[in-house]
Amino acid sequence: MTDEIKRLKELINASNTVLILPHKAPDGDAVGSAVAWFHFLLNNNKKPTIVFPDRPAAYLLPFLDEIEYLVFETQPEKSLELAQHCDTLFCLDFNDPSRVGKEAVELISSFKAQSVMIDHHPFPSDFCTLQISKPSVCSTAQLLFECIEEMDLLSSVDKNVGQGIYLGIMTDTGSFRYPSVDAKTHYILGKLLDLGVEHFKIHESIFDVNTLDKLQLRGFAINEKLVCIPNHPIAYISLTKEELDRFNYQKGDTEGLVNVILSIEGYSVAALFVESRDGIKISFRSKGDYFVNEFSAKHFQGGGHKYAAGGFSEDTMSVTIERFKTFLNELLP
Ligand SMILES: [Mn+2]
Repeated sequence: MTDEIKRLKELINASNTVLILPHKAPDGDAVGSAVAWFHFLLNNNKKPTIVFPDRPAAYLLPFLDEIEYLVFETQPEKSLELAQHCDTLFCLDFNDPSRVGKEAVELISSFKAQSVMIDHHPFPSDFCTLQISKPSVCSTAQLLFECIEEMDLLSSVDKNVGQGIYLGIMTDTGSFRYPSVDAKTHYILGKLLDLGVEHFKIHESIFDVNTLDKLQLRGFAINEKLVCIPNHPIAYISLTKEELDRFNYQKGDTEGLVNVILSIEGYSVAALFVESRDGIKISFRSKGDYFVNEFSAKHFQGGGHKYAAGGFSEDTMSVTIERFKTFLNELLP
């Protein structure tokens, strides 16, 4: 057992009430990790509560059926009050306080007891008592399983824990296909099926829940808005607020669209620009020798993994896209 894991185990043993905090706009790994950790702690006779900075998208809500959780955005006082009385704060699937948003960051900055970060994004900030950072691991969910295994606590991993871990691994690896997947990933997945995790149900609940509006928005985006950069394996789609409104846009409706761009034969970088109330939200994906995290950090206040990064721009759509085009040479290997 490494010192880190020993400290984690001691911290868990010494805790009673626990607050679990994933990042804002939680994806499948954030929700899956939070759910898995919730059940794992519950099975160890702790009192966990998840606080989401904002409401998870509708397709993730079925995973929260039997979970105690708060949404900071709508219950800030209750969330802060709860944090006052917790022994331990677990920050999952993010590595910088800013990732929970301007408001919910108070949960971290005002937290008086022990805090633990467990995460797989590169370049962590130093903001917790104990930091377990493994950028080589495909998902926070897999990292949680590895921590539990190393703590010798696999006996408290049941089907509920397993479902969260499966969800996190599946969604952060494009259904087990990214280079970040390793033999350990498949070994863990096998263990999860042994626990009774119904993998097909998890796939169905993530992939077979498209609304007609979402599919038609996607059709419009690919048909009318896809731009392929001449002489470079780079393509992008931009969607304005007005275009989104035309298809009754709901949070999560552009999920996966950036991967569709990347699936064009011979293309290695994909970008998706989506206009929101505060500015332009950007998703970058890449493969092979093309990396997007540093590019996004440098030009679009973003970051993430080398093959998957987010970004943001306060400029208009056209200015943002011009900036992307101006600097895209930096994306070339
Ligand atoms: Mn993740």
